[in-house]
Amino acid sequence: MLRIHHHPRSTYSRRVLIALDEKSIPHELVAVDMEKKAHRQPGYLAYNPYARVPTLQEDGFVLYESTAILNYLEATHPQPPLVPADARGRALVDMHMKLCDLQMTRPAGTIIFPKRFLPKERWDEKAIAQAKAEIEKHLDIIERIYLAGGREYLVGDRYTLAEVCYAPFLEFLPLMEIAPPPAVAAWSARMLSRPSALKTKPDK
Ligand SMILES: N[C@@H](CCC(=O)N[C@@H](CS)C(=O)NCC(=O)O)C(=O)O
Repeated sequence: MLRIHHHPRSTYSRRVLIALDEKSIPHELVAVDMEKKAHRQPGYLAYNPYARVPTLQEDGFVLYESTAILNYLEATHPQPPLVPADARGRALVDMHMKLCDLQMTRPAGTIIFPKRFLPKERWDEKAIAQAKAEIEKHLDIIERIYLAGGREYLVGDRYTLAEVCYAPFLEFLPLMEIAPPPAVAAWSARMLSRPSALKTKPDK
């Protein structure tokens, strides 16, 4: 049985939960009690020495890093496909998955983590403003280049792993006080209204 170690409020874990739902893959969820620092205990570190969620475990196989897990799920459960069939389409999905981590989730962490989990006195307002500007610049590129002309998805005419990677972070645009440009706003609303996104939405 495929087992996913996750946390219900983890954005990166949610990527995996979305893909599992999109592909209807049977799985078992193991919630890691991060509030009690279970992710830093030897039992969990034996699976993931970086002390992060998500981690996939299947028979004796262990895999971490959400994008690697998404690619593994795609390879092992190709239906319904969440990548295009052709090499260029697939490469573009890989590019967007990487850009999502570099240009969106990295600066988003600077804003989302303190705003969700730390008291206001501990927020680094300067770092937050800088991260916000970085994300706005990135979303402007997506608007102008990838969603231009009424395009509904980042790659081709289908929902892909690129959107799976973005969805949990798009959820926090309001928390980050980012008003996305119109095509990004419409894309974000579409992605977040998919059943897989609704079912995996964190309660706070
Ligand atoms: N690059 C990793 C990031 C995973 C990650 O940072 N997960 C957070 C929760 S959303 C975590 O486990 N943080 C634990 C910590 O930093 O102590 C991935 O894509 O899986």
